[in-house]
Amino acid sequence: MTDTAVVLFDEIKTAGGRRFATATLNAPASLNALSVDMVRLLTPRLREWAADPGIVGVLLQAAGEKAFCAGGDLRQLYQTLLECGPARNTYAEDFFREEYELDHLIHTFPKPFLCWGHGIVMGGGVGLMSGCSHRVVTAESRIAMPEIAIGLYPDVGGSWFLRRTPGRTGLFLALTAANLNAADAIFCGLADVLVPQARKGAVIEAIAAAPWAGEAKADRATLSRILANAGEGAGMPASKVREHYDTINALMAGDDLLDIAKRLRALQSEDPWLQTAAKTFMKGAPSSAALSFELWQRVPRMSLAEVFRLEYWASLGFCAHKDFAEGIRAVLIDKDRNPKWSPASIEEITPEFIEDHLRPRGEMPVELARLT
Ligand code: QUE
Repeated sequence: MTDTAVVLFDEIKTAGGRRFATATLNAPASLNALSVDMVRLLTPRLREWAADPGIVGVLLQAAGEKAFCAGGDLRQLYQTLLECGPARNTYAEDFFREEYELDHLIHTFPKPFLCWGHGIVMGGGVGLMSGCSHRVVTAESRIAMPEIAIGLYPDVGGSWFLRRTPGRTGLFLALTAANLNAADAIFCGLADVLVPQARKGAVIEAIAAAPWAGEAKADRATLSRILANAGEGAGMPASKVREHYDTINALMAGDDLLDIAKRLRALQSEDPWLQTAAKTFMKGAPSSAALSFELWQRVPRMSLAEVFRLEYWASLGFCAHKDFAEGIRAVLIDKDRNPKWSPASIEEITPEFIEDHLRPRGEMPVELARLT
């Protein structure tokens, strides 16, 4: 194993002779953006670890101090969007299928699964973190589902986990790309515990010293105790989501996206965090807002596996329409931050346009069809 590999694998030898596995995202120059290569290393290794009785749990972490994972690797995808246009895009099919398979595997992993979510955690990074059984955030964690800025919608299970946040905060996060700190993430149920980054070494030492039973329920409790100890006395920052909880719910109320849009456009607030949220919504892709809202309304009657299958069609739908490529261009390629959305306003969106984003485009891949 060389240190140029995009995921590094290792093991922590524990006192009782069992092992705690570690996987390290290793592309710090791209903020550990999740690539197909990373997914193809992670998924088979996680399956081996799930089946290996000597492995008691997994730590997923990332190289560098800046980011756990800033999202999906969109530069690779962008070239294929230009080449394919509305035609079939096999790169995108593979990318989304394999990413959602990995996310689902983490959600259903049979052993304690610790995510060290230090620094930037956005989009695909939240997809990796959200399904972990133990989610650590640090004082430097900055978490968001920012897809409305690039003409996508919060995928990677976002339709599912944003639906499970308090009140209508998840809809607010999808429509505004609002930035969350550790306290916000814990309030929203997207993280479990704040541990100072400086105590990471102590956590790993505690994992090495702990009496792992090789039994998931007991071992989950052991890991929870380790993290609670490590987090003890750490100062919790103020939570903007908590402070503005009633305002957020009032803004997001009702069953009509046009009403929500009117309230966000009319928002008067002294708080720069709320101002930025409203402004990001207004500059964001109308197609993204419409699909986020449609999924918000559909997901309560769906399982996680069903959500990943619907997101698969939705993401391929975005690949076949114009806004996704235009958003990547404006934010990551040309960086003019001036995307031309089509349609240009929420008022112009039709039910047929929404339906065309959600319809099947070919056969559901067996890997997603068999998820339960
Ligand atoms: C909104 C997004 C993303 C973003 C920026 C946004 C996103 C994403 C990336 C990203 C970051 C670093 C990389 C990379 C992509 O940026 O989803 O390839 O190296 O993945 O404003 O949704």
